[in-house]
Amino acid sequence: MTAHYANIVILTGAGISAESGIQTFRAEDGLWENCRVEDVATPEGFVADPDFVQDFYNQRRSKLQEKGIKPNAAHLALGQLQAKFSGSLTIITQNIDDLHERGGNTDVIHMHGELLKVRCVVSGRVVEHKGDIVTGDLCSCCEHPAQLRPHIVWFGEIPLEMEAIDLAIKNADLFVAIGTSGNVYPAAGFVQSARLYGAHTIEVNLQPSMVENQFEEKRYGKASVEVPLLVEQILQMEPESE
Ligand code: BJW
Repeated sequence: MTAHYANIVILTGAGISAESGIQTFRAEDGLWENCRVEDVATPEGFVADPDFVQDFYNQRRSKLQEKGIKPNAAHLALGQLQAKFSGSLTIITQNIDDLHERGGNTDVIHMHGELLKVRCVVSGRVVEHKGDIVTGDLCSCCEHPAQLRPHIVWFGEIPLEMEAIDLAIKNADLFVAIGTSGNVYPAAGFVQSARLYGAHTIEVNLQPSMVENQFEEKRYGKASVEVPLLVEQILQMEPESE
């Protein structure tokens, strides 16, 4: 990394929130260890057993709001980057937690949805919601009250804000992926697009991801250590620091 950047895109995954106490998906002690992904993260799973799926997200919603769950040094560093960077910064997260916002970032793109929001299965209207939802909790947004579901993008559903994501990646001169295993598309394909459009690409992870060969630069270690270092280097390249 040697240049001054004007348009930075940062993609984050579960690894950035791991040190805040939020479980990742594919680790040995990850969320998918104790339940089948088909049962809790597909529309078919929700139709087959809505109570089970609501309970899975109710537990995670409640955990996210526990006192001990706080943004870690990686989230805080990205908050500082947004505050100090003179160019354009787009944070795209696959995470459904709100730790980027609590770390100081605004306008975060939550491509896989948000845990503290629910939506009407009929109208698609999204509202903030911090408590549990159960079968029978209806949205009153129109004449046909309908069931509320977690505002989450499950497998087979289209991720959110794809147009904004495509545009940001086209314009990026630096693309950084932090704490994502590269198993899930379209997010895992963003690095390839960013490179095609000419961005420098950096992977930050505990270990090489499934798409590590697509990255020009790799930094392996804890997000709480590597992200503050990276942010410091980016800010040192700013014209006023030169
Ligand atoms: C640390 C760390 C520390 C730990 N410091 N690092 C065949 C081929 C290609 C694609 C497909 C296919 N068949 C089906 C598809 C598409 C499908 C897909 O990708 N399937 C694959 C499994 C093959 N994708 C979809 O269905 C998506 N929709 C779609 O494609 O629509 C079509 C379309 C797209 C675009 C335009 C138009 C149409 C939807 C995907 C929805 C994903 N949903 C989930 C669950 C919901 C959210 C929730 O319940 O929380 O989202 S799945 C789950 O995986 C979750 C995550 O956001 C996502 C990614 O996981 P992530 O973040 O990478 O976590 P982990 O656990 O895998 O990795 C953590 C990493 O952190 C590890 O690498 C650790 O090393 C690291 N780490 N501690 C740094 N301290």
